[in-house]
Amino acid sequence: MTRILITSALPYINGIKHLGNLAGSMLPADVYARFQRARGVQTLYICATDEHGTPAELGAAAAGQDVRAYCDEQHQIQRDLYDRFGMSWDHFGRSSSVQNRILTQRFAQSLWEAGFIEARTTQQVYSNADKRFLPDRYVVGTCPHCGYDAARGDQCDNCTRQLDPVDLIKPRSAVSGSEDIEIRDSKHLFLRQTAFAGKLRDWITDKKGQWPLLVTSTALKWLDEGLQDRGITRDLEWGVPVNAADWGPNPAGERPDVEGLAGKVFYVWFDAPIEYIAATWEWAAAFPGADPADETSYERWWRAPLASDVTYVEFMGKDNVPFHTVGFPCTLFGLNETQTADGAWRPASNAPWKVVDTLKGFNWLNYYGGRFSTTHQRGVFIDAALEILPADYWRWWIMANAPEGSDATFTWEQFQAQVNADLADVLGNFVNRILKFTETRFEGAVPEGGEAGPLELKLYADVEAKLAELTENLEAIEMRKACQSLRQLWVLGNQYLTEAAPWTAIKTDPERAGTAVRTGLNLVALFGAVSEPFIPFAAEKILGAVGLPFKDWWPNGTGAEVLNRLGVGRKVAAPEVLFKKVENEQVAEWIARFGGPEPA
Ligand code: B3M
Ligand code: ZN
Repeated sequence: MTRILITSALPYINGIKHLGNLAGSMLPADVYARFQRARGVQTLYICATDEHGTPAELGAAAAGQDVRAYCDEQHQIQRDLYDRFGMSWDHFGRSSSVQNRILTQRFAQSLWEAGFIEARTTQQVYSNADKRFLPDRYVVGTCPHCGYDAARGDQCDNCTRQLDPVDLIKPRSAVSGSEDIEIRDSKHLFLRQTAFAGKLRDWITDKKGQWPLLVTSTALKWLDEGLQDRGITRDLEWGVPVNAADWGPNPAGERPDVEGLAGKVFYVWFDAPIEYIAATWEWAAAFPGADPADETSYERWWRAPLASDVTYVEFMGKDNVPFHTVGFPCTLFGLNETQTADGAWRPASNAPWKVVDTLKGFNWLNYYGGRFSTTHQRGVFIDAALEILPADYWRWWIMANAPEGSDATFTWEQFQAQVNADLADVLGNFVNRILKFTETRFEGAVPEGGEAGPLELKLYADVEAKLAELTENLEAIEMRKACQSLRQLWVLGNQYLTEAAPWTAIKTDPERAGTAVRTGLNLVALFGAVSEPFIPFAAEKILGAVGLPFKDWWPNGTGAEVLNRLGVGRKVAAPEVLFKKVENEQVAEWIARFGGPEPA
């Protein structure tokens, strides 16, 4: 039996995320984790806030807060929202944790000692007024291409061209506005990604056909363009300190220039993926009585041979693919293997770190054809979404329209039409209809009825086939297709009930009506179970209505078996309305509030 380790890209600490952020990472990961748990597979779903780097510093500065205090507060705000959204992770950690500091420093030391990190002198912008180096986006000035006067050192927001701080006309510090800046030498560490070019290509080529095309083609495109060694340190205060004092000599016999590296921190993209491992350690350490020094429990998920039965699945949006197919694997390859003088690779230890087995990447979810934007507050953000509708509406719509093969677009009109049809008319109505009828005509208990007739036998066969399809789509992490199968399963229930028509049969053939009601109630139980990964809050109510505990179960028997689970006489009760319809007035109000189609 395999165990499944799941991670979703770590949301940046600054600011509340929008629906587009959820669509490509946390939400599908959550659906997949719930599905695996329901099948009884030992599952660990790990996520965390990504707290280092310029975004955190800028966010804190804008909020007028100390960075640590800002991160504490923002982590809590995000955590509360994700809880309300139904995220079922086993641990939601923080990349600023002690565990991440320890692992990041230890990894860098090993990479240095194996010869995969080297020090180089680079030119950086230094602000005399602020007495600090300025990261690219802290330098602002006039764009040499379009003349926009607030272009950032990394990119012009007006013409979107990539820039270098030295390109800017009249460059100044974004911190103080001072123009008293100069270029200074600064020592930095580089991860020798170029050493892994061949290895990466073989590895990715091997994944073709297994991983989404989007993922393998993005990775191969990067490799084709030529890998660069990557700077993995920054002149910032906030982050994991480099701490090179403990490092031994590298293969060339060099010791790190401890002085030249003093006061630097690791680049956020170096430590963030390591947080996947560190957050697992945080999870292990959170058990009462667990000794934080006991690494075994997290290493069981991350290190061969302890984790030889673990399948590791990563979820992310397409912009994060390069860092997970090139950057992070280089870190892990460098820890796992050494390259001998003749170019051959050999294992560096007998307990290598796990590298991703399945990488599920997503395209963008757009808002009326344009991008959701945090900077411009365009689209729907999680706090506002939950304020206007329960999480299940969003969860269902986003997964049913998951941007898998291509980008997808959110519009209020399409959202309204789809949730009303699928959730209110098909699922909600079915559950309500059969339970109300059971209450009024069968004293709120599962009737005995008679033998299954042709209608039931056909239903058993149809349900069995559809269930197999749903399970297959979830195994393949095809969320859109899985939603289609699930919707069709709900439709089968409705069709059955319409044909079996217990409300008519009861007048002439009460036993026949009893069979139909018994079967209908079993369909309710089945729908509760298989809908749980997508709409967990409604699923809990549905299962509660037929007296089943909200617990993990995934049907894997024959149609006849899965539709004869409920014992005769079991008490049932109609739940409160499961899904209220979204009304036209609401749509008009939300378009006015969040913005709709761009005026032509
Ligand atoms: N925080 C980028 C993002 O949220 C980044 C992901 C890190 S995953 C290790 O898009
Ligand atoms: Zn420009």
